[in-house]
Amino acid sequence: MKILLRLLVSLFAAVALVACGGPAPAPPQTVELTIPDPPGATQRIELPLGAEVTMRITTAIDDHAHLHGYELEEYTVAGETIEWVFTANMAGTYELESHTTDSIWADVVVS
Ligand SMILES: [Cu+2]
Repeated sequence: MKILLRLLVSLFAAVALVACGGPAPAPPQTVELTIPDPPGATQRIELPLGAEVTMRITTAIDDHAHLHGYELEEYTVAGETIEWVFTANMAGTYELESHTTDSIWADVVVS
């Protein structure tokens, strides 16, 4: 009986260790995007789930940027850089698009 109890205790300890261990946090990511006029082909941006992301966008024209899903939205001024800082905590593919030209600048893939 005592042996069984000891076995159970060590089993619980092992489960607790696994639960607390988890994968190492994703390293911070910086994404720099320069959008020409006219915008080029849709880019693919891959981000590790959980990463702290700094996204900088510079547009050639006065524009209106929108990152779907994360719902980041901001007007831009030609040649000036906007910066978004967010945590990539939702897995999936999200369009980064212009609400001025309807161009899809990038597919942002979080996984
Ligand atoms: Cu949109």
